Amino acid sequence: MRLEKEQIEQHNSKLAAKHKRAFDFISEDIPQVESIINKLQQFQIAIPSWALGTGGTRFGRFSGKGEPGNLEQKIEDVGLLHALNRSSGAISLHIPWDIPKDAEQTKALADSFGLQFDAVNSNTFQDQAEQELSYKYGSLHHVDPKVRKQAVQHNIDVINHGIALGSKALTVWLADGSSFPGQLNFREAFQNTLESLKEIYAHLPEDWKLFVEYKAFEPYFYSMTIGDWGQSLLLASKLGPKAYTLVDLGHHLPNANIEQIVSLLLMEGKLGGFHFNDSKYADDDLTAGSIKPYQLFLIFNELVEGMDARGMDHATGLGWMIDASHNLKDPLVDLLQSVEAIMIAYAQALLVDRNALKEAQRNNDIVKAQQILQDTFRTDLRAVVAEARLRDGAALDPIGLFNELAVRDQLIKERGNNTVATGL
Ligand code: LRH
Ligand code: MN
Ligand code: MN
Repeated sequence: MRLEKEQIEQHNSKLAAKHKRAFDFISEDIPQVESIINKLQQFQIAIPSWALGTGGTRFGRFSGKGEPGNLEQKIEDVGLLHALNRSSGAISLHIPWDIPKDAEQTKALADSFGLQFDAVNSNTFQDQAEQELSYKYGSLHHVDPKVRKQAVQHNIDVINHGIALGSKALTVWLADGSSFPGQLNFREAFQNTLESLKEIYAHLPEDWKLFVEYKAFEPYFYSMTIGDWGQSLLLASKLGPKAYTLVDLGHHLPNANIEQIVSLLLMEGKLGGFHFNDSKYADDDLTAGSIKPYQLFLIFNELVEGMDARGMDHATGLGWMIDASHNLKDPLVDLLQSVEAIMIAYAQALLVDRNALKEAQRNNDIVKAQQILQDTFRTDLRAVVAEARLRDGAALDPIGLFNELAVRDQLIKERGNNTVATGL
């Protein structure tokens, strides 16, 4: 299914007057509104290929309908999202969940929707049908060099798939860890991981990045070999200039100060990118901004401050990706909500009065500093984000149009009721 330009225009014309009122009202107080809109238009967030179906939990899966049954249909789904919001112009593939059969054709299909391929992800946390050795006790950190070799080779294969598609980064997330004290020699596990990553790093093309993702716990509950940003940064620093830390918002211990982590990684030039999602407890993979929107804003506040300090381009300087899973909501609607929340947080961060904040910090004026951030966070910029969409030919109300056009019903007609998408 593809959306027609006229369908979007018709939808927008119905909402035009209401939108104009809201936009005029808010933009009167924002002298830099044009520059904010411009930045929003450039900002694209990659959609994970593994989050287009209804994942479920280990306690059950309540199957969605009309889900994509192959990579082509997943690309089509992301194409729909991008047509609706013009901010989802990339897809991040998880391999082997999503292996392109013919890279040229896959690229051409993505291109026809205006989509690019963001980081490719390797998977050494599950055993694959044709593989010889098991990852039950880990992959890149494994005590057996043969298992490490197999896992390294898988990552090299993933890089090669990525090259064929025009990706520019590999994300490595390892489930490697231990569940009981004594199970692992931490030092050896770390060193094995480093040596394995070095081999993978050696296969990266010149203009590629390696993102090292960390996670505090799960699937193992005593230690994770890359359990926090310290371990990730240590690895990335030892590997070299193409290696960076990837921050998945759900991968921290409760109440971790993620915005501070982000600020310091950026300062060191070692922040590679994001997996956006939200959580109340741990790696809940909920809609971005649905539980802790203030935290999302504070993270973007550090991002804008830090990227500007380093003269980085906001849109291309880091990898912006969603990593979510959907159990209750329609995955496409949930992803639209995530993108909107990210755009709002970014827009608000662009609105922060940096000079006033600096001044307040210099004067130890805590009340003022807090007020500057809170006032900005409480400013409703939804109409500004909608204006950026409007100018890009996207829908003023993406979820509204998704419902008006009964997109899911259409997809069910095309794909059927009994569909299972690969992924989370
Ligand atoms: C691990 C993770 C990682 C995986 C994805 C499926 O929790 O965040 O990014 O690749 O989920
Ligand atoms: Mn992740
Ligand atoms: Mn995760």
